[in-house]
Amino acid sequence: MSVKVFETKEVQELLKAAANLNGGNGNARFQQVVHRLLGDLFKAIDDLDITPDEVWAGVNYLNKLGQDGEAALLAAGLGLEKYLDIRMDAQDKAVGLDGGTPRTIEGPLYVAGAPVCEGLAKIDINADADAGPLVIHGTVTGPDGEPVANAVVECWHANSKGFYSHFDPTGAQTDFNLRGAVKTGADGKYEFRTLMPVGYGCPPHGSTQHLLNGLGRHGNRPAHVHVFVTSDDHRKLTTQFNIEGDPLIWDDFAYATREELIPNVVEKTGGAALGLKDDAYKSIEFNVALTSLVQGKDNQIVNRLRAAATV
Ligand code: MBD
Ligand code: FE
Repeated sequence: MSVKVFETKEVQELLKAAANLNGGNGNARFQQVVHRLLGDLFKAIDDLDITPDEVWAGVNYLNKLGQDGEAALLAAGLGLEKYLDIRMDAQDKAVGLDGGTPRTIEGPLYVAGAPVCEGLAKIDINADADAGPLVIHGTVTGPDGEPVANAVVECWHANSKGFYSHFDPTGAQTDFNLRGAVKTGADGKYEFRTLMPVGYGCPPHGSTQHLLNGLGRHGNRPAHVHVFVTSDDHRKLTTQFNIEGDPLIWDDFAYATREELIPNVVEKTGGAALGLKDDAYKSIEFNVALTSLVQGKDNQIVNRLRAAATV
């Protein structure tokens, strides 16, 4: 039977007590956010007549999600990470900051600590019989269109099985395989010599895929390469590009695809001279335009828990 108790004094007092809203101690911002989120949950339970069984299934799900270490993966899959991008895009627009390479989500699989190379890095450390050679290159420019020297371009991507080093359940990859960092010279150029990635799929028996199954959704991403670009005099860019032609480009479970982030894949020969494993290789030019600091500050640095390793 549907009853409405949310607006009662008893429930409103309960919410305030639970968030310690007028308690004096604690962090006021945290209290404000908890009060609001808990209130939204209580209201949803009332409005949708969510049953005790459903609530306990949800509580149990959170336990399992944590055990699987998949909370950040679920955040990507539910569009929460994309939503934060939509808000940052709108904030940029509101202060008249346009231009620059579009941002897109970081995702949960970055590993800090890749060794920084000058201009060029070969990042395919482990052999991968099913992956062909790929050269990723481009120029980093500033808002004036001039090349940016001493920018650090980091990239990370999956292997031919869709697995990332450090998170690979097969153990096939060593630390920093398919992850690199290159510092630009005066010409603003960077280059990575690597192998063609394949799209990622959520662990099939994990909590994220379990939830997606309930929604009738898949948990796959098109093949993509993640990019961070940092420079002292510009805002940090967090983005990715997709591998042109992947059938999932407009069906990404994490909603990261953007029109401007699908560079052409060019077929080339002469890979042997570059030290690639085949003479025929693929080349992608991905140029990066950075944006200015806002009142001398990088207002888009995002702090989140990230894995780290050393070499
Ligand atoms: C990925 O490789 C990824 O980029 C995101 C956003 C989520 C899961 C795996
Ligand atoms: Fe990824």
